[in-house]
Amino acid sequence: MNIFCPNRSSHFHITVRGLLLLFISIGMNFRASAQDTEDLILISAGTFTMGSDTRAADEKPMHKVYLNAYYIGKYEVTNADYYEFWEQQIKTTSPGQTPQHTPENFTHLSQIGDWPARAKQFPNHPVVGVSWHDANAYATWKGMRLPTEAEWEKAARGYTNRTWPWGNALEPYANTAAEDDGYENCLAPVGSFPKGKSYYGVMDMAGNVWEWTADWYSDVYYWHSSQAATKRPKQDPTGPTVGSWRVIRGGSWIDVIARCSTTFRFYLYPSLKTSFVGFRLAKTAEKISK
Ligand SMILES: [Ca+2]
Ligand SMILES: [Ca+2]
Repeated sequence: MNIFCPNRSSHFHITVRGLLLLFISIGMNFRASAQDTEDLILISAGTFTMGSDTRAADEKPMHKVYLNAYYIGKYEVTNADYYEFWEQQIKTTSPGQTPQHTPENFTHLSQIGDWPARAKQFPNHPVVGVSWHDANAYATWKGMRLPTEAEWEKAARGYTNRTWPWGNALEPYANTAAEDDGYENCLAPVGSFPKGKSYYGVMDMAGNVWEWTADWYSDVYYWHSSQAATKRPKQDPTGPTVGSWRVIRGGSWIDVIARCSTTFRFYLYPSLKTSFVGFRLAKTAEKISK
């Protein structure tokens, strides 16, 4: 059973006992734990503004984009999450062989360390050392997918065009390269910056780790998208059809905060595994049948 996307018809069959449990859960702040990494947040259908007229060239121009409803991971995928997937890979691996989708080791970075030891030591840290292919395989295994660049940006900036997920004022609400954020030169457990959540309640969209998106990178993608939008907003765009790099978004623990804005775009070869790139999940919301 998919716990993230319950059958909508079941909403009409909530029993009194279920409601009681719900109230108790809310009272206990049951779902607010940073370990609650499998939550998805529903982003309602509608138009948002993509891009910026005042920042980098590849973010220009601002233009309207329409997205159908979708879910996005409230948190970056953690070591503990990914470990479950990796354990499954072991089962199909010959003795002496490295399982498919094994994260990269960072022996020289003691605050991250080697896989799989770091999954036990830092279960709530975002998984790093995973390629785009690893991230995509994990998402498929979970019955989900990576967010498109448009989905990522809408979830980060909301409908009021925030520069940072929390608003337009520069605040230390993200794990960046700054020394005053409480996590100097290291990853933070996911959800460590509740004040940094986006309008929709999505955590760590600025900093901690960059996040792989589904899209290929093109520096003229926003321009092309805006040209099409003069007639009507593009709907559920999926980016360029070909490319060399995959888009990563949100900045990381090694970046200055300017690179962690909601519109900043960056890219990486999809096979690269680094200590500063992870990912989060997405899923198309089911339409309610009438
Ligand atoms: Ca930091
Ligand atoms: Ca992030």
